[in-house]
Amino acid sequence: MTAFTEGQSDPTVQPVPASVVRQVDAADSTLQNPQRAVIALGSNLGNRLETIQGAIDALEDTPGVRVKAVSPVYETEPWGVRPDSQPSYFNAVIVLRTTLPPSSLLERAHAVEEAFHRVRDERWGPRTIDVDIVAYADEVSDDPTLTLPHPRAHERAFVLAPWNDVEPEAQLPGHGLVAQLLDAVSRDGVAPRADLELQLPE
Ligand code: A4P
Ligand code: MG
Repeated sequence: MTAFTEGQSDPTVQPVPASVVRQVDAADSTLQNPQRAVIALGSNLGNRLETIQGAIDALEDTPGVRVKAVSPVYETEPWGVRPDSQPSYFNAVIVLRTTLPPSSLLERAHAVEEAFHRVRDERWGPRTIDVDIVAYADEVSDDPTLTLPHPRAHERAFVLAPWNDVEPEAQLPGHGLVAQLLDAVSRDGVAPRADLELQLPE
């Protein structure tokens, strides 16, 4: 095989712009090296525990996704709306290893929400399930379709507390140690439900 050094080009190969290579990667949906991702799950309609467990199992059933840790369950007052205007949430966090690129993981998160009949008719409206990507490796992006890390994770005890339970040394990219972020926010209305348990899929 002929070796081509930098500066030379193989006349039989058409150059491919870098942007096309990235698009093909995303569509093709696998990376060589698994990456770590942190997902926050929230539910305040229907059987909240069963739905969160169903979402965890559906994520595990995704080719290229392995659920490595499942947090305890917290019962939390709705954030961002009048507390008495919606039922309380159950919230939990899971840690994944995945060969899916971020865009494919988001697609899968949306598919899981749809499978559990998530209806989107108002922002911060009640929902059977919300699947948010809290962090993906060390990626930082302000793309509104997928903002990384999740733009409100650092100020939410209902994300930081369960995450800290399963990964006490974790860092939120761009914000620092999860444990320190948790110390800086109010835990009012965020109560552990030690009587309930989510299962790590086998
Ligand atoms: N999007 C951008 N970045 C991300 C990301 N990192 N992960 C986009 C997931 N999605 C991301 O989300 C709106 C759009 O955000 C999507 O199209 C996606 O491409 P959505 O799930 O359709 O709507 P939403 O969840 O109502 O809006 P938003 O602003 O994402 O809400 P949050 O911040 O997720 O908050 N209170 C308690 N106690 N517990 C909760 O879990 N959750 C919310 C929702 C409000 N109050 C809560 C809780
Ligand atoms: Mg969401």
